[in-house]
Amino acid sequence: MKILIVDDEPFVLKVLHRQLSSLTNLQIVSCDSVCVALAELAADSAKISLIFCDLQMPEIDGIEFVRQLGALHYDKGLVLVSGEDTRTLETAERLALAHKLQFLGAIQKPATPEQLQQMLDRASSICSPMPPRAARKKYGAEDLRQAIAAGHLENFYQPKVELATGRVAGVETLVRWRHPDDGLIFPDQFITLAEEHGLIDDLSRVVLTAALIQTRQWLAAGLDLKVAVNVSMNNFNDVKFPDFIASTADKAGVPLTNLILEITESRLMKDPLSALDIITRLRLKRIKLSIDDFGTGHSSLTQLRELPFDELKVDRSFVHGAWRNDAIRPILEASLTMARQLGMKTVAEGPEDREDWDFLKAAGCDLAQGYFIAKPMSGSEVLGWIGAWELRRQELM
Ligand code: G
Ligand code: G
Ligand code: MN
Repeated sequence: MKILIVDDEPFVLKVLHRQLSSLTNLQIVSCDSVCVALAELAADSAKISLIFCDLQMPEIDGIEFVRQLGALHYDKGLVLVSGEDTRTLETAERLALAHKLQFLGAIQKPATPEQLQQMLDRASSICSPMPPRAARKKYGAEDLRQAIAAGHLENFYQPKVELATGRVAGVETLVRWRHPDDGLIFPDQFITLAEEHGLIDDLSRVVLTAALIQTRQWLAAGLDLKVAVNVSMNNFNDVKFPDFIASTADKAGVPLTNLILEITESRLMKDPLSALDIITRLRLKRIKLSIDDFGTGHSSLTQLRELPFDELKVDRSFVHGAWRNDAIRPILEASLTMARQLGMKTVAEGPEDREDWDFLKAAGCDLAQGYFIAKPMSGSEVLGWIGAWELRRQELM
């Protein structure tokens, strides 16, 4: 197996070559241009297990090389080594990921032996090529209509936890389609379909009803959980929606103050006036409203100005890694400050590790919801999870 190093500066090539030789027995091939590297790949791409590449090069630069690697379906490791600033490196990283490359990391020049060792370790842990992405079947409106009628939709729940105390405050309901042949299907494969084919009202009614019945069961077990349900702006074309919610909650025996509706602006909002009318009535019924995915194109400052939200959920692209990323941390902090000034509760979506948790806590965010705490789970698993969380919670506080 070989490692390719690509850089137009002979001195850098020589130093990298020497550093890597002292760390690995793999053959190291120096390429002073992208053309040379592409020729190596053309000769025998299966032999190349790792590429270290510079970004700034004359003629063909590192970005162009990344694009070509994507087109070649190169499936081994890639490391960018560059003198550019971190924001440029991060942009290049996003590009590499968008091309489905196994991006192992970016290193600022000059590389240290520790950094190179870390990249070699990462490369050996991905010895197998990426699993092929599961074929994504396209479903039709009729399939979905039948699934809703047949009761094939199933709610999952992801916990929302108070950062200051570790207390479980509630859950977000996330719908899945349990397909008899294809297994579990995620909402990104059917929510837009439902919106486009007039099925979103039926879908939301099923999800809400099941979530409220589940909440009643938790209340009966002594757990006072707030339950959040996602709604699309298209739900607000249905004037009967607020009364439906009120009567369903009443039947289930759940106070409306336990319910939160998470709203994301939809691309297809048909009637803004009817939405405003319905949202105001939900508000009069003391149902809480949350602005979801805040910071993305669909959840904007305009919405924040026009609608009476109780809670702001910062999109996870501004949460994970914010503590070490100078480009996203200010956006997260400003969003939290703004929400606080508007009297809203704040939720950070997507903390994935202890660093994220500690940072959010120090930043004064109210709630966290992410893989660090728990992945979405079925309703029957929640009680058991809370038991296990109580133990973990002691360590975190
Ligand atoms: O975990 P997950 O892949 O389930 O969530 C993907 C997206 O699907 C989330 O952004 C969420 O807002 C959306 N979603 C999940 N359940 C529902 C639902 O019942 N109604 C609507 N409109 N969107 C949902
Ligand atoms: O409605 P909303 O877009 O907020 O839905 C949350 C989505 O984010 C769901 O698809 C859920 O599975 C996903 N999610 C929740 N926590 C995490 C996390 O920590 N990391 C990642 N990558 N995704 C998360
Ligand atoms: Mn949501």
